[in-house]
Order: sequence, then C-alpha cells, then structure tokens
Amino acid sequence: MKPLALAALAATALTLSACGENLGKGQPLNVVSGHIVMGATADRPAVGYFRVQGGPQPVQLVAVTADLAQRVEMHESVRENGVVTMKPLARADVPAKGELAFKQGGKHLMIWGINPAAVRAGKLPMAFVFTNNNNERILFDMVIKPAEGTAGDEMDHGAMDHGAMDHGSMDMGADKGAEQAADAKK
Ligand SMILES: [Cu+2]
Repeated sequence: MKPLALAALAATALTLSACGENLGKGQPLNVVSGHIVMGATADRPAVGYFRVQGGPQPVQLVAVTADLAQRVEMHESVRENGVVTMKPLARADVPAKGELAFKQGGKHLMIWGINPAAVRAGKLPMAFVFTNNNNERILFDMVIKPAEGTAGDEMDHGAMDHGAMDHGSMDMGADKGAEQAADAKK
C-alpha cells in the first residue's frame, strides 16, 4: 500500500463519504465511530476500536494507517478452549448494508508510537483503506482515551488483550514480547 499513490484519491473519497450520509437511497460506506485507548505504559501499544457502516456493495477493509503513529496493525483475538490468542489480520469483510465492528475481545487495531502532540490533542487522524474504487480511503479522527486502570490492574486491557499473545513473532523485540507475556501471567 503506497500512501502517496493513494493521496490523490483521498479528497474524492472524503467528499463522497461526507456528503452521502443522509441521501436516503441506501447508506454509503463510512466509518461511523472510533476511539483509541492508550497503553498502560508508554512502551505498550494503544488499542483502537471502530465501526464501519457498509455501503451498497460488499467490500473489504485492507489497511488502517496514521501519519502520526509509528505503526498500526489490524489484529483479531480468538478464544479457543478458553485461551485467547491474537493473530494479524490482513483484511476484514464489510457486508453490504451491514456493519464491520472492531471491538474489545475481537478484531482491533494496535497502534505503536502515537505522536505526543496527537495524544495531547486527544485525537488521531486515521485513514481506512477499502477494496472498492481502487482503494477508497476514508479519513476519520479517532478520539484518544487514557489507559483504563493502572498497570497490573484487571482493567488493563493492553495486558489482557495483547500481552498474552506472542508479539515477539510480530516485529516487537523478543525481550518486549517476553516482558508482556510475563505481565499477562500476573
Ligand atoms: Cu492486538
């Protein structure tokens, strides 16, 4: 995915998605809500959740990017026999006239290195890239919320949802992955 190549399409996509909401003849593809929960500590990734409203045609979400973050990944938590693991997600279906939800305990974004200025501003502009119209790109400002609870607390979703999986295999340092796995067992 080449952000620069897609940039020219962004303005068009924005116009279409911003104006189409109340046309009455079927809802357009759009990102309708979303927020980010910061990690409990600065070295932990933030987690992002959002809802996409499906348009007239089924499409797939193939990437979510943010200029003001170092890295964004789509993940899915899967519970099998009581054990929750996570895997990277390359794409997610948005059914026609349906909804795609990234939510706690399921599909989610993991976001590393959010620019401090964005954190202070309380929002992170993100681009959602879909398979329709040569990779339509819909922009949405994600509200940034502080970490819930404190490190080690039951409400530390960062540790619950993400520490348990082997992030060492996913481009985090092996040390950091081991550290998160250890945290999750507390
Ligand atoms: Cu994750």
